[in-house]
Amino acid sequence: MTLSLLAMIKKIFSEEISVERTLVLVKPDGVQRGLIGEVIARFERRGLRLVAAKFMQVSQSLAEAHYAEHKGKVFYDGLISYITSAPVMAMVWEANNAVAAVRQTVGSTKPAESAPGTIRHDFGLEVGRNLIHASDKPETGEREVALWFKKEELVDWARDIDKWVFEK
Ligand code: IDP
Ligand code: MG
Repeated sequence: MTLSLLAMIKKIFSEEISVERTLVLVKPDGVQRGLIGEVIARFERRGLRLVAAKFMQVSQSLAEAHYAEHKGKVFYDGLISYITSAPVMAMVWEANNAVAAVRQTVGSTKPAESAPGTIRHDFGLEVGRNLIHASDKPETGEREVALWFKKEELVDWARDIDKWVFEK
C-alpha cells in the first residue's frame, strides 16, 4: 500500500513520460499506392511497438463514428466517402508519448504544409488525399483504439530491444 502510493507520487513528480497507444490508419490512397510497408517501416524504425493491425473495409457507421467531430463541415461528406472508398490498414502503435511522436512523423494535415521527411510531405500533395490518420491527443488515442479494436485484438508484449529504445 505505502509502496504503491510512493510509486504514484514518484511518477507524478519525476517524469512527464506516459505510455500511450495511438491509432494509425493507412487510408485508402496509401493502400492503393502500395505504401503500407513504407508507413510500417517508419514507425518500426523509430522504435514504436506494434500492438495491433488489421486490413479492413471501413463501414459507413465506423467512418461516421470515427469522424464525428467533423460532421457538418464542408469536407465531411467527401471525407466519409474517401475513407470508405477502399480498404485501409488499421494499426495501434505504442510508446512513451506515442501520440505526439506519431503525429510528428505523419506531418501536418495539409501535405503541402508538412515538413520534409514526414509521411504526408514525402508522399502527398492534397489535404483530401493525405494518406494517413493518427490520433491527435492521448484521450483521442484511447477513444479511437477502443472504437477500432476489441480488447482481445490488442497484444500486450515486450521486445528484447525495448531497453535500447526506452530509457525508462
Ligand atoms: P488530421 O487527420 O491531421 O487529424 P483533421 O483536421 O482531424 O486532420 O481532419 C481529418 C481529415 O479530414 C484530414 O486528415 C483530411 O483527410 C480531411 N480534411 C481535413 N480538412 C480538409 C479540407 O479542408 N478538405 C478536404 N479534406 C479535409
Ligand atoms: Mg484529426
